[in-house]
This record gives sequence, C-alpha cells and structure tokens, in this order.
Amino acid sequence: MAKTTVERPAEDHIQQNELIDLYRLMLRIRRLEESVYRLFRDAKIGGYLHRYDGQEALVAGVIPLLQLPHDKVLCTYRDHGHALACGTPAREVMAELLGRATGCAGGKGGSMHLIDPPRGFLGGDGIVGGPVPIALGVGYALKYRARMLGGGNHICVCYFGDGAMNQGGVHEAFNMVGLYKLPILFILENNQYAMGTSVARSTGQPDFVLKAKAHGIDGEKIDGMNVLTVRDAAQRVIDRIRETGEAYFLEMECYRFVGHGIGDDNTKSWTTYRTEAEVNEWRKRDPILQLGNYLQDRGILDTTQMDAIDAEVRQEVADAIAFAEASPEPPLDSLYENVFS
Ligand SMILES: Cc1ncc(C[n+]2csc(CCOP(=O)(O)OP(=O)(O)O)c2C)c(N)n1
Ligand SMILES: [Mg+2]
Repeated sequence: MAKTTVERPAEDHIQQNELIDLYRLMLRIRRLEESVYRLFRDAKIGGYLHRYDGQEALVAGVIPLLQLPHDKVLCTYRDHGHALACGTPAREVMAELLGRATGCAGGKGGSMHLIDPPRGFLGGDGIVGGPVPIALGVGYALKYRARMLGGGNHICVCYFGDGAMNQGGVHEAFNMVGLYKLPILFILENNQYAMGTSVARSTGQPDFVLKAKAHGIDGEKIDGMNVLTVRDAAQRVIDRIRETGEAYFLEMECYRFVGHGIGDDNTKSWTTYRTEAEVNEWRKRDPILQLGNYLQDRGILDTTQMDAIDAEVRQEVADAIAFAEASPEPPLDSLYENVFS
C-alpha cells in the first residue's frame, strides 16, 4: 500500500507538542471506539451506538482550539470523540456507555446522549439534524450575552451529518442564523452516507456549501481526512467568527470506516451499500496514519515513541472500562431526576 502522509497546507505555526497532542487525541478516540463493539456484543452496553473511526480529524482539528467552557459544542449521536475532545474523561464516557451513575450524563443518556455542560459540551442528539436548531438558540444566547450583558466573543460549534442536510428544520434554522448573524461554526461531517443511503441517492443538489450560502452563511469544503488541513481552516474560521460575529459553514469530506451503527455489521467494514474496495481506498487516507507518517518523516516521533503512546492510550481505555464496570447503576429513586414531564 502506498504510504500517505499529510501535507502541511500552511507555514508551520504549530508546535511539535501540539502535533503530538493531536496524534494522541485521535488515537484515544480510535482505541475507545475499537473497544465498544465487544462491550456491546457482551451486552454490557445497552441501547445503540455509533462509532467515529475515520472521522477523528474533525474533532481533533477543531475542539482543542476552542475556549471551553465559554465556547459551546453540539453534535449528533456519533458523539464519543466530541466528548473526549471537550475534555470529558474516558472513564466518564465509558461509564455513560455502560449506563452507570458515574457517567457524564449520570448513566441515563447512554451513547447517543453524552453531555458535559461544565466543559462546554452541550451534548449529542439522537435526532438527525437536531443539533442545528439548538445551535441557533445557543448562538442567539451567546450574541445576546455579548451585546446586552458584556460577555466575550464566544462561539458555538455545531456538528451534523450529510443526511441532516435534507431535513427541513435544518434549513429553517440556517435561515434564521443567516438573518440574525450568529456566532456559529457549522461543521458538516460529510461521511458520504446517511445509514445506507449515499449523498448521490438522496439529494438533488450535492453542493452543500451552495445550500449554506443560499441562507446567507458563507462556507467552504475541505479535506476532513487531513487533520492539519482541518486545524488550519478551523483556526482561520474561528478567528473570523469571533471578529465578525457571523456564522460559517465548513463541509468536511470524510468517511466512517465501520458500519453506520451497531446494527450495521461492525465485524467487517463493508456492507451491501458500499464495496470493500471503496472502504480500502478511504482507509489509505486514515487521518491517524497520515499524521503518524508526517511525525515520523519530520523526526518528531519514532516508532518506539509511537508505540509508547499507543500503549498509554490502550491502558487509559482499559482503565475506563474497569472504572465503568465497577461503578453502580443509577439508584432507583433517581428515576425521575433530570426528566422533563
Ligand atoms: C429525524 C430522524 N429521522 C431519522 C432518523 C434515523 N436515522 C438515524 S441516523 C440516520 C442517518 C443520518 O446520517 P447522517 O446525517 O449522514 O449522519 P451519520 O450517521 O453519517 O454521521 C437516520 C436516518 C433519526 N434518528 N432522526
Ligand atoms: Mg453521513
């Protein structure tokens, strides 16, 4: 297989330790995701879950640049990586997946509803397109606070999938964001499919940036498999949103390496709607592989050091699982706590 290495899109203004942090964060997400299938199969995780393997650069290249908890992050049900990137400890993520009281949502949210408001993470959302109207409200509140109460120029980052681009509520929210000029960074996680339906089969206009522009939101499309491209674009765009107070739309082209969710065969990465060859082609652009090659080529890390990072990360995941398994389930008398009625 040809060796792929990320290319630096701009001048080096990123420190070596930041590059290593980026690598470590992507690896933490990957290793945690790899561990959950077995836990689900062993009936330790209930409900449903969706993995982020292949899409790690979308969070690693953006979230560490934010001023959390004052900036806010919203995302879909594919949310384990977003929580880790926001600083939620792996232990609390894993405990939530196992429905334990020590989880970041007290064991009542599960995989699709990780949330950690004290860290600025306003949660995953099981509704396709759901985070977008919520971002409208969060963006409005941030602008209101900044204008009326003298708050800082904080922003909301909202992640959603290509399938969400066909949802009515998303376009209604975009219209209002374009009208009110709100400080939101929309990140379209275009992984090419909504469950088994490809973008080509589901939309008459696959130019998503054009759709955002139609609502008065400027935007661009970038390579979401190259974490350095993502980081450079995010830095530029975040600065712009803080300065202008206006929303921006970043479409990030990416690919999920395993099935849509736990019900879409996770033992192999190809299924009826995509070929093994297609998956393998995208795997050559694995963001972790690309950054790893870059770090080696530049002499920033050698294989021994990379193996040591991997061993630490695997240990962190093993520790998170042990912590979750040893944690109690939420007590019965907490059944009605934090429930709207
Ligand atoms: C309103 C709504 N309709 C349908 C579903 C069922 N559903 C869950 S995930 C999904 C696909 C969404 O794909 P996309 O937005 O591309 O996100 P991805 O899973 O690829 O990250 C669908 C249709 C849902 N959760 N919510
Ligand atoms: Mg998708």
